Amino acid sequence: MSHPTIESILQENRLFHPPADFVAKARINSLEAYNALYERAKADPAAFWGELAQQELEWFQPWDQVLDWQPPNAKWFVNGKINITYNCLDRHLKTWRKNKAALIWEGEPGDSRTLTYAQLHREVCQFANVLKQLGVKKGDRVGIYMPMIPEAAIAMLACARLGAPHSVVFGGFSAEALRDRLIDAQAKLVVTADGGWRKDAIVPLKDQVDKALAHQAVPSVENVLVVQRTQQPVTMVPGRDHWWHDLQKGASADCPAEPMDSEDLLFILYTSGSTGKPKGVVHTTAGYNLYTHITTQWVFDLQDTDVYWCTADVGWITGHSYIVYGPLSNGATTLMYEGAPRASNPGCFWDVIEKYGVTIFYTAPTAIRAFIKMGEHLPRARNLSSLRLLGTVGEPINPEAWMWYYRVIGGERCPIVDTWWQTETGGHMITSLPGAIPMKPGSATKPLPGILADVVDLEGNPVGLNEGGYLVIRHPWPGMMRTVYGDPDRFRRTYWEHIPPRDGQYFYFAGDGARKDEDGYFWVMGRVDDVINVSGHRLGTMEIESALVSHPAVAEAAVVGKPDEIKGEEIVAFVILEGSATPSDALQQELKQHVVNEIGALARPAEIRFTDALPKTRSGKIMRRLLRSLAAGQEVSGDTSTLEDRSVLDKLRQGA
Ligand code: 6R9
Repeated sequence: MSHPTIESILQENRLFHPPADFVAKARINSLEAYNALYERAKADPAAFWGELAQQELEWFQPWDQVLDWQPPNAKWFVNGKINITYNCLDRHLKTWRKNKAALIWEGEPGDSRTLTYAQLHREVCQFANVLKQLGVKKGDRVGIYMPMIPEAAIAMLACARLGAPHSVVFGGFSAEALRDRLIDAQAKLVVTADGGWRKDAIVPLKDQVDKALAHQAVPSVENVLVVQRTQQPVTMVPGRDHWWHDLQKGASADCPAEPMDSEDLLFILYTSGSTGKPKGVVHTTAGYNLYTHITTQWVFDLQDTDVYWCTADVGWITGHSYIVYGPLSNGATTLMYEGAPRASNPGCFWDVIEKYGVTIFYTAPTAIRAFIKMGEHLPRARNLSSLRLLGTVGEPINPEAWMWYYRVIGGERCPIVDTWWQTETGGHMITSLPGAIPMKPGSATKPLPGILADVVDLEGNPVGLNEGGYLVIRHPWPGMMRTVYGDPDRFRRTYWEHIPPRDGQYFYFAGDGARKDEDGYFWVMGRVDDVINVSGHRLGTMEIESALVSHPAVAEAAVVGKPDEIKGEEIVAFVILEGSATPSDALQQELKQHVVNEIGALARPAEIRFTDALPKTRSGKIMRRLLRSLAAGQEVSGDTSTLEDRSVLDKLRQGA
């Protein structure tokens, strides 16, 4: 454990109580209230979740059984019929919320739009009819590759209304990465835009879609719908490509929500794991609806007057659960911002908070570290007094960044919810409840009611207090992923067999290391598998290695993370060249660009180091631990006895 962030976390023991006036109005307002809820859920999970499902959601048909658990396969709310868009839209139209702002959108160039629940409902119904017209039926997969504009949320909701699972691909992924995901999902249609604004430049999304689909590479795709956002010229393929506005204009706004089975597929979202091939994480309808709904309510202490802003992109799970589904299911006002802090406007986030009176702000530690670097004067120059609650997600937050966030952005009056969860978990798992659980900077604190989290060794034995181990969950929860799309075996292997089940006890293996302290607080230490977390984005080392090896000059590659002040980690690649290739600066640049082309800019290696050998064990496994130390410029410590050829290490050291 040589990561500097982890060390500083280990020394942290300050305790911050939720501010009294926050507690006075909070939904869950004491440690006792939390404990009571937790114990009730633990004693009878089915009764607990069943009661919430009844209370919080509207159903077309009730379920017969809350949970059918045949490890590792869980079915929640068996035989229930429901539609998440009914819960996100239609039911609010029956109340005063009909004319409440559902979605506030701010574009990077400064344009903006607000959609009330009634307006959003109308747009979603119309677009669902557009999809129908183009032959999309219940069960067909739809690819969504969009900038952060309202149409991204509208497209997701329209798919869900018809029961056509969506597969959103983050707009920063390359054409190759998009193609792989569309092929894996066998998408029938793709929704995109001509382009999107990103740091004063246009991301040419439609061009990327054209590249991904070139030469019939994805034969399942029949149609492409294109939103006009940036107005730059694009090529429209006759018969295949259609302008959103042309079809939306004439579409009927009458489109009842399709009654879906609780376990019908809602969406697929690809995420990185420890092999080269991204995993299609599958989420289904009812459990995901309930879990994102209730966690949004609990964790953000949602009130009807809130203006809630999550800065994630809809291309990630955070955008799915906490920009779109969770907030809308609660009838909240959710804000979506297209832009990012940039040289021409480094204070844009604070402008947005001031302009709309944002009350809840949810962002990532990497962004907070970047804000610190840009300077306190930027937020100080704006009125941020509307804020009442702050949140973080994506990676462990270092206590220094936590303190800055608490002091400068929150004015020492806003609790911070540090939310640990994953694409796979669907929603928050370990986090403080802002009115109930005292905060320790750097700790995600305690598991939510219904979440039996623990830290164990590889045999499943709980480790001692403050001892490092593997973060596991001991009981299914409604928001959990159901399978890996098209690969149930990988689902079982990756999540349920790392720690062998015993006596009927199955352990969901999260892939994170953690420890638990004397107060039962969890301290997540980061990934224990071959996943690197760059700016809160998950990247598999194998994916980047495969991209490098696909370049003709590369024979072999090993990729590791290196600590970085802002990004958390950055990518360092050790590369062995083919016999005929010679190392050069130009080749380094070319290889970096090659990775960008294959995966996307988020995977650009910070460093390429040429070498003629890699440290391997006798069984041929690359010893990444050693490479990590080398990349970080640290002395290689620990056991090197399994190293096959010790001279490799010396050579690598000299090369560094
Ligand atoms: C929601 C999301 C999941 C991985 C997860 C862990 C890291 C996320 C964290 C955190 C410490 C937190 N992670 N939140 N680590 N504290 N509050 O980020 O999903 O992209 O699937 O990443 O991110 O390592 O395993 P995803």
